[in-house]
Formats: sequence, C-alpha cells, structure tokens
Amino acid sequence: MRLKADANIVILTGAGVSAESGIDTFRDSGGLWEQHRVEDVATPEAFARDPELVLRFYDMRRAAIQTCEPNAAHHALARLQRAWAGQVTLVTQNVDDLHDRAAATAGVEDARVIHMHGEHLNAWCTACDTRSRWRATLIERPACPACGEAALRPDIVWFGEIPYRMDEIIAAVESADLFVSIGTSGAVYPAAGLVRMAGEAGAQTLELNLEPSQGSHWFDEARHGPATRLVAQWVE
Ligand code: BV8
Repeated sequence: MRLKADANIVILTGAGVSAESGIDTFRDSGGLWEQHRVEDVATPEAFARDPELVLRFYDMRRAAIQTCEPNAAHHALARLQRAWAGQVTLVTQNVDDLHDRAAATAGVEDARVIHMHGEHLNAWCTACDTRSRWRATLIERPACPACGEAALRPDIVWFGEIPYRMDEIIAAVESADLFVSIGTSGAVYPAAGLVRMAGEAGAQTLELNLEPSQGSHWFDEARHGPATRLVAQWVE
C-alpha cells in the first residue's frame, strides 16, 4: 500500500482492539449479560423497562475498564497520531478510555479520538442534557452534579439511538487517503458501512482483525491476527 507522507488516515476501532487489555468483546462474552442478549440490554426500551438491570450492566463494565490498561495496539496508534504528518482521525466504537489514556501517555495533545458510541466514564443527565465525568456507579440514581435532578444515565449510544459526531466522521472518511478498520466484526451500523463510503470516495482500505469480519470483502487488503501484533507492525 503506497501512501504520501502527509496522507489523511481514518482509523475505526472496535472491541477487538481492547480485547488483549482484558475487556470482553461482544462476541467473546457470547453477547450475554445475566441471560440477556447485549442488544436487548443496550437499548432505551430496556432502560425504560428495567433501569436497574441496565444500570447494573453498565456499572459492572465501568468498574471493569478502570482495572484495565491500554495495550500495544493502543500505544502504537497513539504514536502514529503523534508522529504522522497528515491528519489521523481515530474513530472508536468502544466506550472504554484506553485510546485516550494511550494518547495522553504519548503526549498527543489534540488526540482526535471520536467516541461514536459514547463513553463509559461519562454520565448523561436527561433533565438538563449535560454530561459529567463519572467513575462511580449509577444504580443508586445519584443527583446530576449540574442540576441536582436524579436523572443520570450512562452516556452510551444504545441500539436505535443516533451515534455521536456522525458529520465529523463522514467528513473525515470522505477526505481520507487511507481507511483502516481494527478489531471490529462489522456487525453494527452505521460504523460497519464506513469502509464502503471510504472506498467510494477513493481511499485505500485495510482491515486488521483477528479473523475476517462481516465486511472483509469490502477491503482492498485484510490482515488477520491479534491487534497488538498487527497494529504495531502496521504502524512501524
Ligand atoms: C442507528 C454501545 C440510526 C453499547 C453499541 C434493526 C433494528 C434496529 C436497529 C437496526 C436494525 N438493523 C440495523 C440497525 C441499526 C443498528 C444496528 O446496526 N444493529 C445491528 C445489531 C444489526 N444500529 C444502531 O442502532 C445504531 N444507531 O442506526 O441510528 C441512525 C444512524 C445514522 C444516522 C442517523 C440515524 C447505534 C449502534 C450503537 C449501539 N451501541 N455500543 C455498549 O457498548 O454497551 S454497539 C456495540 O456493539 C459496540 O459499541 C460495537 O459497535 C458493537 C460490537 O461491535 P465490535 O466492536 O465490532 O465488537 P464485536 O465483539 O462484534 O467484534 C469484535 C471483533 O474483534 C471480532 O471481529 C473479533 O474477531 C475481533 N477480535 C477479538 N479479539 C481480537 C480481535 N481483533 C484483533 N485482536 C484481538 N485480540
């Protein structure tokens, strides 16, 4: 794959980039939570129907990610963000903060990490529509730090909700010279459709994943193996 030195690169990551940090992917955990499919827990309807179940699910995952560390793939991408002459836009489907922590370690000031599905460490107040950094639990329905209402929910984009910053993502994809997808099964839209948008806009496309994803055939090139090895090799 030939690239000009100041090429614009868009990187899309999924749960597979955090797997070797000990964070379950949706597939590996069998997509189950207390005998519920994740798709059935990660929805506004589930939250309306059984808020305690949903809050328990996110409290558990928020606690778990705080015991995990960025891995060699996160660090390699942060090094790329710091050293590359062109624009590197890192779009993640992941709600963990491992890319952000790796970027901070690498001294990347304006790390453009776009969390299109939200962030575990944010709480969103549905009364005043503000977001607060939140490391604790939400099961006790705590008061919003901004307005005092007990109306905090996880700041996560659930199935059926609109992903964050789609305009920015689409603009970056349409002006990319290279689109790289890392550690995602290509199961969830609109994230899974970005590779086709990139290809149609003239970008080269590369998939780095443990195994062929559902969209592998849309990529110019696909390499399979663990992200910690593949990403470090690709960045170097
Ligand atoms: C939207 C937050 C409209 C939750 C997530 C029918 C009914 C209703 C909706 C739909 C429908 N059909 C399609 C839809 C749209 C729906 C959708 O796509 N559903 C799917 C199930 C068919 N999408 C939505 O609802 C989205 N919103 O469409 O709004 C709209 C859109 C645009 C503009 C205007 C309006 C919202 C989707 C967001 C849902 N929220 N996350 C939470 O995290 O708790 S999605 C969630 O699942 C993740 O964020 C992630 O995106 C997805 C799982 O995907 P992956 O990250 O790929 O993880 P997965 O486990 O699947 O795969 C891991 C991969 O890694 C594997 O390939 C594995 O091989 C690999 N791997 C494993 N280990 C390693 C590795 N690779 C490398 N190294 C390793 N070590």
